[in-house]
Amino acid sequence: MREINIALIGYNFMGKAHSYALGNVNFFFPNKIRLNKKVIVGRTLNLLKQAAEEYGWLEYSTDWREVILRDDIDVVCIATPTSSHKEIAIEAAKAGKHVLCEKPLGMNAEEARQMWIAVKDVEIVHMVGHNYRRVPAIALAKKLIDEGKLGNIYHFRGCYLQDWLADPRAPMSWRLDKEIAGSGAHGDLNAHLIDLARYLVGEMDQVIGVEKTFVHQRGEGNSQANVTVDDSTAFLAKFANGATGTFEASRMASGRKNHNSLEINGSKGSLFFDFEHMNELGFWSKEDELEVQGFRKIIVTEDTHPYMKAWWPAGHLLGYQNTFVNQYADFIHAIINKTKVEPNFYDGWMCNQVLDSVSTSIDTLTWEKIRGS
Ligand code: 4PW
Repeated sequence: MREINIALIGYNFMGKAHSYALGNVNFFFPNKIRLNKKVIVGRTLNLLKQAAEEYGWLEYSTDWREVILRDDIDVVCIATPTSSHKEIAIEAAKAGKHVLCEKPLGMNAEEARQMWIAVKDVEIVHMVGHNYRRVPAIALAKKLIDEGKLGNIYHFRGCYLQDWLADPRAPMSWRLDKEIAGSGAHGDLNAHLIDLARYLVGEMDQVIGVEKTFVHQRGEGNSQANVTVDDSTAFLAKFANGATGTFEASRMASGRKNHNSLEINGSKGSLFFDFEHMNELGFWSKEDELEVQGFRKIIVTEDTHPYMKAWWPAGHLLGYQNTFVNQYADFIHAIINKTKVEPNFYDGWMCNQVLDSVSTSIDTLTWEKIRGS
């Protein structure tokens, strides 16, 4: 049986999600390949050892460079803070390893461009971890749009809201440090919305934004530090196909936990999705008889729905962790069949371009054109 050996860099929240998915993907998507969770890599030895044990990794190491160069490693998964993505991904590509990198791909568009250049002519599969594309309801939305069920698209309305920073006493974290995260809610949450908007509606042409940092210092005593990123960023967009878009990301939206939601309105229909009800897709169709017109709630668990044949009988719901399983199913499928997968590093670069253009528009107070490839 062919074996694929994986190295995972990072063991925190995302490291746990990736470990879960790597351990379960072959159970639901069998492919006659043995996936080995070979080495997990991190910096803090005691926490790393614990993660290796709890998440079922065969080995652990504190040296990612050495691990990437090992002949027995085929795939490198990057689940570290954003500032280290570029270096690790480029080294992995040079060593000929397949790479799956968390989002946002780069700290900025220039970094992401360099990452795309590093992979584009190498025979590896590269992917960015925008796991929300792998929610079956989102994949169904894409199918309905592609089939023309919405007609011409007029509006994209994306809202990604969390509240873990709403309390001014919430502790400092790397996610609040521009040198490590690149930006705040913008790169963390708007990056997902931008990826979904590109996937479902198309490229954006121009953007203009507004951002706000409400709490400028976090932590107490010696651990007090300045917050150097946005707590919230909103922007307007004009899409190349004529649609308009509104985007809002905040980590200070009291009561909202992981409200990653979108609505798309077209000439023939509309779609609505909220991750907190991730097994459902709202669909309104002009083609329904007037008497019974209204938003219908599709429970996206039929085996005819994207990804669902691999899971449970209808009505048996999926959760957050399963989006990572679906993501790895697509990634591994591309490796085995030597095909491409999206979103790849090109898409990651385009996403970083939009993020950067919004930030520039906030400085210039004018609409910014998105630079093309
Ligand atoms: O990618 C996002 C993260 O950075 C996630 O989807 C949710 O928000 C969970 O953590 C943050």
